[in-house]
Amino acid sequence: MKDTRILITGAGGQIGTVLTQALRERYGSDNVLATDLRPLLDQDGPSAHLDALDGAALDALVQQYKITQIYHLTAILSATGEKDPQKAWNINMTSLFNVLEVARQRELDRVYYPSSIAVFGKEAKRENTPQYEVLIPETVYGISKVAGENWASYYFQRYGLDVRSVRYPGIIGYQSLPGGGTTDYAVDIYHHAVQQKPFSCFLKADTALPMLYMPDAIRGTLELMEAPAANISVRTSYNLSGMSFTPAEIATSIQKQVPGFSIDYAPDFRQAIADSWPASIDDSAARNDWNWRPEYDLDAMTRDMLAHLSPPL
Ligand code: AKB
Repeated sequence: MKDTRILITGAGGQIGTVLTQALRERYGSDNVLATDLRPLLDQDGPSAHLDALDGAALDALVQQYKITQIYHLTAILSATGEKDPQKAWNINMTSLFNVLEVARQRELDRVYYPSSIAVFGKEAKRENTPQYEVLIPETVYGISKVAGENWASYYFQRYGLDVRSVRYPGIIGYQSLPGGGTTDYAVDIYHHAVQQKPFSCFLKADTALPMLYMPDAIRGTLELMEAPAANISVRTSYNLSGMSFTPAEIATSIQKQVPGFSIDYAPDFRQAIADSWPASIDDSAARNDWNWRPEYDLDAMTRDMLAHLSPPL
């Protein structure tokens, strides 16, 4: 059997930073090549500069490192995407095509492509949004993810390329900072709390969104990628959820640990994006097909976030 040798794009991003580490622990540091446009510091395995828009450079790395799987994390997220929609579309789609084409031509074993709750729009059922639901997103990020999910499915049906995907909700972790998303407030709020600073939230107090704690997100990603191919019935992207909360609820959870913590609300353009997304997600397809089970609820996540972010006594 071939060794698993992995290339990650966007390895310096919020999820990439943690996923790279987890993959190295699983498959051995030398077998995981971290790539990014940004400089990658403090690596304990191979890394390379890569502009994911450069298909020839991607192909050269795949051959040089004898890569068997790609985790394609490069993307412009929802809030940043709205500032320059055509640029976001170009980056999100061109990089995906490069990955799919290199994977097809070099006959790679597997590709991971994250999608997002941003694929849903106002027409979708807002509570417990089903796996198969109308997809009319209102952001260019969401449009690119709907298109990407369908291309993933196309490459599977047409070429037999084993592309797997989940629709991430907001991801919260202490190891890295998110950039350019609508759910980013739920990370930022913990940094303010441990620094004893008040927090001004760019969403309204009662805006519920689906969220997932980083350890669950990483474990879910690895479980999906390691599941037998016969179990994967969804070839677009799986709904995935851990919890659902509003800014007021996360503030209350923090106040149980940090009694003086205060929050106010100053909604900006991201409110309209959040209002177009689900409040909660039905992830029963992932539960049935590959036994997905989240472990963290809001208070468990808050305890763990504050423990990791607090300065030592
Ligand atoms: C964003 O807010 O854009 C992302 C996402 C939900 O995909 N975190």
